[in-house]
Amino acid sequence: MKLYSHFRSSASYRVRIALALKGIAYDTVAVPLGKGAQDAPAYRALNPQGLVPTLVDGDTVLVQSLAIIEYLEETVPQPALLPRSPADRAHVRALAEIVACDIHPLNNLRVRGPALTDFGLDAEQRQAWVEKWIVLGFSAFEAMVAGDPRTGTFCCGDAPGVADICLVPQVFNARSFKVDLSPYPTLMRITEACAALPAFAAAAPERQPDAVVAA
Ligand SMILES: N[C@@H](CCC(=O)N[C@@H](CS)C(=O)NCC(=O)O)C(=O)O
Repeated sequence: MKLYSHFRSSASYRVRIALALKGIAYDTVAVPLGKGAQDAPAYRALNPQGLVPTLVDGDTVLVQSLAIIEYLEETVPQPALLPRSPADRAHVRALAEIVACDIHPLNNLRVRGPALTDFGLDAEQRQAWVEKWIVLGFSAFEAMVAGDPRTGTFCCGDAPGVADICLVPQVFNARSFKVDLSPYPTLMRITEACAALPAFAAAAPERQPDAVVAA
């Protein structure tokens, strides 16, 4: 398998965690977003949206991180990343979608960079925009896991799954933007539990082949 990825991309990070949890070997193909590599015609032929990640499995080209993770879940069922009961699966998918549908797209590079600049927002206003969506999303996420009987070491039970896979990269993003995370103690506890697992550690941005050390 080949994963087209960028080390700081949180959507790529989700897929890296899923691959690592399932023990699936893959090669990384770096897509340097800062250099516009996502818009190169050859990459657009694979991923018409010009976004990372893209996973290539033989002749199969997969895009959209959650669709890729569901594909991995169906083709390599163990260890399971979704719980067994339909209600619990819906709960985990809802948590994942808070991040993947209601936080991340609003803060994506193409939104917070050129789009917000086009509307005349300065750096401080762009920071406020980024924080707003993280705070709204994480407040709901925290409310849905704090004290919920389904919450265990991880978002649902004592094995990591799709909600944790979305949470950890979004916490990484929030830290990059220096967002105050003290209002979300359950999310922080779960993030720490994830960080202790080798699969999450191996998927971390700084461990990727294309990671660059800021001077
Ligand atoms: N919903 C997509 C989001 C993918 C996405 O937004 N990727 C970002 C990096 S995290 C990207 O490629 N941005 C490039 C750009 O905005 O030009 C997914 O989950 O795969």
